Amino acid sequence: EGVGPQEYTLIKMKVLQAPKELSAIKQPIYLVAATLRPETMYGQTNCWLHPDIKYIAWQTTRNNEVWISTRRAARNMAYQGFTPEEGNVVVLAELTGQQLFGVPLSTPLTSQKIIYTLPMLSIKEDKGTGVVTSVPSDSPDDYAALVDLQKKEAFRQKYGLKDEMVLPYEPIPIIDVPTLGKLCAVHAYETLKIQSQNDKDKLAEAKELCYLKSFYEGVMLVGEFAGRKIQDIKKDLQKKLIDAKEGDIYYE
Ligand code: A2H
Repeated sequence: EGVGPQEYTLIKMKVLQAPKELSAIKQPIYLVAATLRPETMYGQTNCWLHPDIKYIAWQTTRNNEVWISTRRAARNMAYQGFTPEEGNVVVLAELTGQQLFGVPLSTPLTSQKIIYTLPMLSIKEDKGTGVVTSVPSDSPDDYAALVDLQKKEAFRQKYGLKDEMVLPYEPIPIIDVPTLGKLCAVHAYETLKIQSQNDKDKLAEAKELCYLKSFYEGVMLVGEFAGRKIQDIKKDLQKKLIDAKEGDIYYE
């Protein structure tokens, strides 16, 4: 979108129980989500994948871990020191988002011990890793997609999701944004009367509203930076995740 490269924080979401397609892999497996908002990781409630996008499991240089992302992202990462041989991705498995739905994960900072991979239809193949971590308190797209799954039993059934993977999860208040409140995405969704994750124009408007105001005026409510402004702690939070080997940095 802009001129220079975009910097993403990678969030490592550990696969707690691998689907059968990955059963031959003995190393630890992570879904790697690309985010612009590392400070919101306290509010993660699930992981999003696109049902029809193909993902690969590939060998990294990080503690012998296997990561899951789109092939495109893995190729880019092969030029950023993430693979044993520069430019070469060793693919251990290939599977669709659909084949990964309902996989239990553990992910940094959030109060939820286990979260699940669920479908989001607006995920783009050509951005980030194709894996998105869901923060429905602060991302209108995430909130809209979660409400869609919670409201529509047929939608859950279509993808073989159990109710307990979806229904218990609610937005978690993590950032206070003046005039938008402690759940800014919910506020924007309701104010703009958004109906579903397909409400593209309204969601773009909601995203604009939350994103800028949260960055410039938002204050952390939880964690070690509670009481501090987002713009002052964003980098520290990113560093904390990387130092703990729970995150990384990826450019594209
Ligand atoms: B963000 P940009 Cl709380 N397809 O992370 C669709 N969306 C994607 C994606 C893909 N392939 N890869 C990443 N994203 C999402 C958190 C968040 C994000 C919050 C609020 C706003 C927000 C939790 N989801 O993004 O086009 C990811 O969601 C608002 C823009 O590169 C990532 O950050 O600017 C963001 O979009 C990257 O979008």
